[in-house]
Amino acid sequence: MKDDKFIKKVITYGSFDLFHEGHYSLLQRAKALGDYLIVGVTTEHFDENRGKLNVIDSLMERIENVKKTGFADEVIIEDHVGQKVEDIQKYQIDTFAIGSDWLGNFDYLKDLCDVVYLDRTKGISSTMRREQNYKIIRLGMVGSGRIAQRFIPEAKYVSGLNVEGVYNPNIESAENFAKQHSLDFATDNEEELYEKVDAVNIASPHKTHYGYIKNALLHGKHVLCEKPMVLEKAQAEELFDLAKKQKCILMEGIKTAYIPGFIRLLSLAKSGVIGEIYDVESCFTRLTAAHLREMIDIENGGSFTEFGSYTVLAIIKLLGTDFHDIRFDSFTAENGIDTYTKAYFKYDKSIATSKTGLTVKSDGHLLISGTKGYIMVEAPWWKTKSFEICYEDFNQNEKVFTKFLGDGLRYELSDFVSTINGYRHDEFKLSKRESIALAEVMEKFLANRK
Ligand code: C2G
Repeated sequence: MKDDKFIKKVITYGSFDLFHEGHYSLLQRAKALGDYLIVGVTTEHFDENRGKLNVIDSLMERIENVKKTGFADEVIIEDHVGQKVEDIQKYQIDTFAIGSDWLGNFDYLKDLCDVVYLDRTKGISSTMRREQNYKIIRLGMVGSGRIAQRFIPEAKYVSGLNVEGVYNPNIESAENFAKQHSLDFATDNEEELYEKVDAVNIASPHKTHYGYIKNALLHGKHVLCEKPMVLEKAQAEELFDLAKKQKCILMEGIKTAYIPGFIRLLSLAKSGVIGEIYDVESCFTRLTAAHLREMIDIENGGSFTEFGSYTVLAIIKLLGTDFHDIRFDSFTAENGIDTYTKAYFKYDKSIATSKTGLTVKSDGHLLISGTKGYIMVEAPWWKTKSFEICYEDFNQNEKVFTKFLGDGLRYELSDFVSTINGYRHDEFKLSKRESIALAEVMEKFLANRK
């Protein structure tokens, strides 16, 4: 046995949830970097804190699974931010190792020890998972544009999910995307995509959603589709019926619906703290350059199809789907797309307005007015980091702060995985009925715009 000062000590950390060959291979290679390997397993508290969602196995199970590999000479728990810095000094570590999905994230440790990023294991089959009843969901990206780019960093914070590859009819775009994110495959062939995944995340232009959703469902794949899912009520109804027939999950990806802060806001608003709600005003504007998709795509572009899913989501979640009529007023560009739209919703006992804009800037708030007071959610209300409950006597006002981590896509991904695995049916976050109503509103708007 080498004496102490020649022993090379390596440390690595992880949740090691739903233990699979990716974890096994990581530990094996980390151990090979030295003589003594310490593995830090994250606690539920730390995972909650860093926004790692959907962790299934208990801490004890996860520690057990690490021990069973035989690669760890010591197992510790990781339960707070900054612990890596403490541990490296306390245990006199020579090398910190972690998977390449964290490339760059731990360079700050280079002052203390060597930092090694080990290639992430691609294509985790669920062979090592047969004894468990939760599959690692193999996810395929449909589309490789701006939104798709934002999903990948968020996906690593969702346990039980692995992004396997990407599909784009433009194979070059797919290949660049797969290389950039070291995915297992890139393809321009939908059949190949469906052979390699259990579920797809559709992040392609709005008009293509219907076709991709239908094809994925017909191949028995679960679908998380970017908003607006479809632009016609009948299409939404048809697709949800097909999903049910195929025993597949179909979810509309409006991230706000799945964000803990927004869910807390809705619960408070509906609990009666501001009395009966009579008026909801929601606004989302983003000044957009004239050459971007939103401004030039005559079929898919315009402020309402781009941002209306958020503003109308808030209205529907608070006042329901039984609106009587909707009136739209828009300013349009030469090419006919709406650059600023105001929509008025009339309900039995309430009214609502939605404002969306690409060339006009307004205050991006969500304002919920009731008989006892109101709730003001400042921009970016669609990320719901905080809100204020206000009363006649402003001394009673209460500011509420809520947790929002990353750029919010992890929450819908986590719900997607847990719903597929059947242990969490949070349909209340965004129901079929609500998605169908959203499609109906889009249809009315587009009919009105013509
Ligand atoms: N890993 C891998 N290949 C996979 C999946 C995971 O190499 N297909 C690696 C990860 O890069 C990480 C380790 O296995 O180095 C554990 O992964 P997770 O359990 O997902 O842990 P993680 O959330 O990455 O936390 O402080 C915790 C660290 O930040 C790592």
